[in-house]
Amino acid sequence: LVGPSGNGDRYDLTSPTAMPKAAGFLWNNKMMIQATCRGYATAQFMQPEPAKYSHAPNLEAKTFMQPEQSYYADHPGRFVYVQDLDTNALFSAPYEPVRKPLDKFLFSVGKSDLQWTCEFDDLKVEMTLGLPTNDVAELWTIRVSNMAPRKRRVAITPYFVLGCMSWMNQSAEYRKDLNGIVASSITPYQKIEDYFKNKNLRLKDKTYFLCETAPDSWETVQDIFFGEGGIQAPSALFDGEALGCHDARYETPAAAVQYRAELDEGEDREYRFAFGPAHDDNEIKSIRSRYLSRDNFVRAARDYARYIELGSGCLQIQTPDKELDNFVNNWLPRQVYYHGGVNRLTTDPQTRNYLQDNMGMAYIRPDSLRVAFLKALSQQEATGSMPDGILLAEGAELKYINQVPHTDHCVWLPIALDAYLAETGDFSILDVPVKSDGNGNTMTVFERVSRAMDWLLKSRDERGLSYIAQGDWCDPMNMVGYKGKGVSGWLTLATGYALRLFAEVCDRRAGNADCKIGATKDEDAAKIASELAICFREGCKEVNDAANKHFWDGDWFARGITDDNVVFGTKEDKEGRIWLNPQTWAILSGAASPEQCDKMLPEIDSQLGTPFGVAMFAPPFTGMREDVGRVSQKFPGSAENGAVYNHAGVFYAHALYTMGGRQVDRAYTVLRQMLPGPSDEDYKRRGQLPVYIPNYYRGAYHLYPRTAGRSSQLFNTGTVSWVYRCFIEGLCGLRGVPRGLRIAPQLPSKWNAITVTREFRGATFKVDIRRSRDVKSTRVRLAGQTEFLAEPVIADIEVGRTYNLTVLVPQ
Ligand code: CEZ
Repeated sequence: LVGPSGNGDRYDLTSPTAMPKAAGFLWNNKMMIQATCRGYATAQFMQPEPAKYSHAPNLEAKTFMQPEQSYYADHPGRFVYVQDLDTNALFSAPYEPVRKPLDKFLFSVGKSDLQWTCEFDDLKVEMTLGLPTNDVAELWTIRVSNMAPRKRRVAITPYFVLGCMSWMNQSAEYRKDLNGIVASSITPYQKIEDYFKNKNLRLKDKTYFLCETAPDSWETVQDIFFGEGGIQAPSALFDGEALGCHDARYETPAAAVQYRAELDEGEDREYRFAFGPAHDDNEIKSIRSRYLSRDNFVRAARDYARYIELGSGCLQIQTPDKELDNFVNNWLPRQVYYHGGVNRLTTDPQTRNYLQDNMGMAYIRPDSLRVAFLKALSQQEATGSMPDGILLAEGAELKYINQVPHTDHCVWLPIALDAYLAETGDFSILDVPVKSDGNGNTMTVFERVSRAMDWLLKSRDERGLSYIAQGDWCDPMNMVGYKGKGVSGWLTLATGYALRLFAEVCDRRAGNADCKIGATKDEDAAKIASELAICFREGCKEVNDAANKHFWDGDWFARGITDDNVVFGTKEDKEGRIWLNPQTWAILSGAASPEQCDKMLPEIDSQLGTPFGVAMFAPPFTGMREDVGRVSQKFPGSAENGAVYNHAGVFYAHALYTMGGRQVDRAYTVLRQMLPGPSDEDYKRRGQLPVYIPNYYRGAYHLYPRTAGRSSQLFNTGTVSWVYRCFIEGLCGLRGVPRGLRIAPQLPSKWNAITVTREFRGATFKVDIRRSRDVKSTRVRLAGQTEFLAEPVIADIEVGRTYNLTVLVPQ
């Protein structure tokens, strides 16, 4: 059903019905498209806010990308109807909208293109979608071949959905001068100021569908095209010798063009199209001249492949698990790069998302993490707190969830900083002056992060527990503390972890660490850093103690205490009894003793474990809890209401790797379960190809077993930067330290050997890792040498050098 092709850098699906929502996605810095195996597409572009050029047939509600969206017959899609004119037999590629069972079907997702091959009645249709690197345009190649041993007459009718563009003004025409269909609209507004705002933004209110080869006929009125036959058998395909060639005058527009061809045995026809939004005719003309020819398509595909290659990351692994290798080597860095490169195509990413998505860039293009980190700090508030979202475009505003006060944003600063420093060893970032719009003051990075830590310490109640306001990491946990008293168990512990990490940075700056790298030469600064190290470490101890006093429930940590002083996430609760995040972060903060871990971990296994990953909490809520909030209103087992929420899962895996030793198998299982497959059964249940990790799989494993494991199909998720980090630093154990690269692999117990290529600080490390009876701890040997290194650390790394290492790990 599903299998890799190429080097695992393509994934192929052979049925359009077994996993109907299976999709691939392409993006550049201006647009994104997710296209399903059956031909439906969800595309958006930035102007600067996300906008569409291919719409639903009715008015659409605007929202950010949501999980588990349904497709319906008239959903935006890119289709080709193909008809044998002698028999009138009709089918469509990729599968929608005719839904004729095909003789052969292949949906092939590549890193920089999507391809479909469909065969019916000895006609073959091949469709390829690519994107240019710097424009908003879909570049389509459609080839139709006659595989029958006879000459035949065919009608080939590409139909691209335009849908309802605007309730104020919409129309479409075939434009001979541009050789294509151009639909025009006016973005609806009511406030006069929006008129001027839209005018200034030069909105792309037109949608073009350009043809390289002039069609024989065309139709731009959706109702006329469909007639009484509807989208499944449009009347226009059966009425007469050609499409009707009507212009749409405030009628739902459509882009349908027809070619009639006589094909000899083995003969084919290849057509090229460009589809996308534009401001005016000039823009359309320039898209046409830049792309719409065979040579230009080839060039654009090469450029775009190169752009995607820039995100190929720093790790290649060969393990006993080939599917895992494909994912880690090809798809995981691609998804990390998407997040860090274009910030999910938003102009106001949530601060926690911005920092974590860019954290992943540490392993792809560390400079861009540096830039993002400074950008985030430049929006720090005068109090030391961080805003709910980071504004990326001029005139951008905090929208949707970013208008709801969440209290966790400061936590992610030392976390992203830790990843950056480990990867680059660039401690100079701490001295970079950053002017903040919030207070107009200039302070160094070190001072700003220190102030963020102070803010976390201050934002606690008399018990020493962190206020939650209307949410923490868990967005929809909005009613625990909206009256101003409720506290978060997770945030209390996450504060502990943040302080713990930053105390280490302070120590290093003070010169109190194992080596002097990173120490400041300024004596006063060293003294301050030394004091802060003590203060933050004490703070960490304080929050950990408070968490233990108020949240420890005997076998696990509770999730929080409501405004009315009710502790929740405890044995007393029938729903929302045990939550994953507090356990994970108690490990990270150091609050959980080994004895407590011994109690927590089996409870996580038994209460949260499912074959599809670890649930974020269980049991899910089946009704509103007014002292917890709208998380309890989400459908049980979906999203934050007890799904296998992969972001929470990967925090857990990360924590398990920090525990080391005994926990490696638990950690590996959690990571492996994030990938669909490789059995057909698992693919069908998840419904997703192994080309990205979704934000969740359905939970409610006991309550709703039929839907458990189903993918959300949403590839926007904070999960992936952490997964990459877990593979690099945890499983392969190749984490940077100030002096160089430390080597401490943590292979799952059933593996005997792996090989790894790791790019690090300008050098290449080829590492052969094997189990050996002869060693009691990890030993590292450089190629050509007989002695092991005294310590498993490669120091003084030479840029450009390739290090061949043999690493022996104990049985
Ligand atoms: O959003 C994500 C957020 O982008 O949910 C995570 C949170 O940490 C991320 O920052 C957990 O809550 O109901 C909601 O508002 C949801 O919380 C969604 O916005 C959710 C989306 O599913 C996007 O991934």
